[in-house]
Amino acid sequence: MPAYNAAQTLQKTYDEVMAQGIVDKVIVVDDASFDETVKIAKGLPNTIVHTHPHNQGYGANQKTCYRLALEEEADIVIMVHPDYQYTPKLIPAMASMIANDLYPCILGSRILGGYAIKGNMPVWRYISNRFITFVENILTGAKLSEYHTGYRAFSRGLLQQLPLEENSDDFVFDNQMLLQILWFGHTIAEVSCPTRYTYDASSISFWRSIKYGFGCLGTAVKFRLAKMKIIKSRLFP
Ligand SMILES: Nc1nc2c(ncn2[C@@H]2O[C@H](COP(=O)(O)OP(=O)(O)O)[C@@H](O)[C@H]2O)c(=O)[nH]1
Ligand SMILES: [Mg+2]
Repeated sequence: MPAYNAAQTLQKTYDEVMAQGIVDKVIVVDDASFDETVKIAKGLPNTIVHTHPHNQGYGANQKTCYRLALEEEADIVIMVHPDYQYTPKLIPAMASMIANDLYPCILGSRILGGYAIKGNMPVWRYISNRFITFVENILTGAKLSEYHTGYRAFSRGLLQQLPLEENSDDFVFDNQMLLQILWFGHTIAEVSCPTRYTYDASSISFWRSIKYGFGCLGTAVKFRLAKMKIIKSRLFP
């Protein structure tokens, strides 16, 4: 769980994660929250709490998460935002798809099943999501319903293969990571995921979203140019 000011929802997310009965360990990385996230995290059983001394960004937070997960010898790693936006009830399904060697990466999609709309995703975000996804599918050749979910499962082998340290420390990290997975020729699977949009589950501002959107498009263009051997990119070695 990459956490940033998640005090209101961390416990609830954690409880539902553990209720699934198959999670051995939770890792919470706190990115210098100014609420009680760390205090709450430290009270959770079977949980490793790591704190960044200063705010380093969402991508940097995930880099720490995956590094710690590999150090803990995790076989299956599930990243979920601790803002209780995505239901932890899909964890057994996602984990089993990896355990059975079907796919190395599973996404919980808010678009499949129409949950983005049902869960009240703001319309401007829905339209941007659909547009960016459309362009990225064309540029990568993949057929994903979205590239922007905060609910993702990975196999250990996949995490070891990806050059994650080359990625941004900001939100676009999420997108770079998925495109790296495609770059290495893997299939990304998706399951439809009930989602809710409330004030405590969504805080990213309009301008940061715009920056993220252009970052996604830029990453996809880099991917295509690197595939065509027109440029060299450290993201896509
Ligand atoms: N590490 C870190 N995470 C952040 C920062 N700002 C937002 N986040 C996290 O990024 C995730 C996505 O943000 P959120 O506002 O929930 O976006 P949305 O769910 O897509 O509307 C959440 O888990 C936030 O806690 C930050 O500065 N650092
Ligand atoms: Mg959220």
